[in-house]
Amino acid sequence: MEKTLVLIKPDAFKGKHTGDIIRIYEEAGLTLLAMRMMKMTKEVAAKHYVEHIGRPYYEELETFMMSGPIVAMVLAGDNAIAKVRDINGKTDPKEAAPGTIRKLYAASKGENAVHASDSPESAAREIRIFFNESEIFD
Ligand code: FUP
Repeated sequence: MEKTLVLIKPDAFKGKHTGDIIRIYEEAGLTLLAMRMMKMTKEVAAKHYVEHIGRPYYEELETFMMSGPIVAMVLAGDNAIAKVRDINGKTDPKEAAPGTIRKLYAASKGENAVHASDSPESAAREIRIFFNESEIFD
């Protein structure tokens, strides 16, 4: 069983898509191991998006991620990392396939509804940012 970190971003939360997004993951056979609604801080954003610090869009990304509640979750399943990224769709909703979460719920490349880890290394790193070992079921 592989684990991945998912964030429901402020745009999707504000649009009241949280329940639908969780249902899509569960219907795809993924299992929730941990979940929390929270407020993103500058510190957590900098850890989570460390590879993006200094990019031209970073400040906008940080402001957006702090603009409202987010929901962080650990999902598990066979091939969970690739599976969740397929379900989410491409970063830019204009390029995302029909039926993907970003096609359904995202407005732009910057405000794109969900985040998911892109490799086993990032999954392990990102899960540690948002959850203690004791908060994750197995
Ligand atoms: P993804 O792996 O699909 O979440 O996308 P990236 O890691 O490439 O980007 C992370 C976040 O940075 C995106 F969700 C939104 C933001 N971003 C922009 O706003 N503009 C860009 O050109 C690239 C990324």
